[in-house]
Amino acid sequence: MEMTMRWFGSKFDTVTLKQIRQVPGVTGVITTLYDTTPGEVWSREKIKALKDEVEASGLHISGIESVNIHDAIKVGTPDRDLYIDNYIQTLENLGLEGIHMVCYNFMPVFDWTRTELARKLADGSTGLAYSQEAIDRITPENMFEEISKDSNGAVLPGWEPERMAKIKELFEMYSTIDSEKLFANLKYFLERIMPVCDKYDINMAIHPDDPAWSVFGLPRIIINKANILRMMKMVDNPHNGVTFCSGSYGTNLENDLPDMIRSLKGRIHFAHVRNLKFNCTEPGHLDFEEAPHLSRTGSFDMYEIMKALYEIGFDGPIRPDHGRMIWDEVAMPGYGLYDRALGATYLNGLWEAIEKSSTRK
Ligand SMILES: [Mn+2]
Repeated sequence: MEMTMRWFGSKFDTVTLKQIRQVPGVTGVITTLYDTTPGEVWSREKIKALKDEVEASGLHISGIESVNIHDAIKVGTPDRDLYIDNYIQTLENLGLEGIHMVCYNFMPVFDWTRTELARKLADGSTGLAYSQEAIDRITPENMFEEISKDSNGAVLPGWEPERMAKIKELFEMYSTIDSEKLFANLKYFLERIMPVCDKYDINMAIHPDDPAWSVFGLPRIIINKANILRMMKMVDNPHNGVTFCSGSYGTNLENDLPDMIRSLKGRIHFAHVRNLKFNCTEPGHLDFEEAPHLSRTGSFDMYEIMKALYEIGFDGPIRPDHGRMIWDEVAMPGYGLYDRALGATYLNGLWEAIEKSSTRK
């Protein structure tokens, strides 16, 4: 594996490449052209400029998170081919610049969903949290307002204001889309992009839906082992792979994370590893917060997650995921420097111990 951190670009991120370069064992960044909109072609010049900037800091681009999918593709409207053509062009430009991993998601309307961006935790730090009772009380429009209020002035990935301004229109677009149609539209998209992925050896890594169930009546399909194996099989090409995100699949306690990892051998191209702490697991009252990465501060066994990745021979980029705000840092929620740096160091420590104490099966 290669330890990386997510970086949103010098115009958007409070964390600098210089700081990332100084986190022990981090050699790459996962980045994006944050000022592009879904459906737009990423020019080779812009990609090259981003790459040069990252490389000048002594790091390199380990992959893109994300190249977002236009709603026309997810909904399957008649103009989807135009947007898929643009996506193919973007992939070709990335391939020509030597970038071989692209994370994306196929969630209708909303990207990740949390009800609080700055819940005060027992140690005085703050973190993102989810409460089912809070979700049940609010409408999608209110949720956007709540989310933007606590964002420390940052534009949150997947929650861009231009997009959220059209929220009613978006719900309308998805009104006839159920899980089966979403699967069919995903298949259509993947079949069209696989040739360019084969040509440039680009690993597509779908990010799970977060949380891993339907919200506000919208279908969500990348949520569990059965669905993800169905997706791998429906377009059976190694370039059709996944981002294994423990914090997203882990929202559903029925997901056995190490078992899912083992079942996806050869198809995990990117890993997000973080911990959650469940305060209540009763359906209807579900409540969790994004905990520090360390196993004993949350609900997951991080050693077992890393061991499963080690055992399947995972060799892609991995990154600590959302961190808490600690030591008075002010940054994009989930994406400060300090707690993610602690996470990277902890995950590197686990990996070293696993490597030294085991023989790969
Ligand atoms: Mn993730």
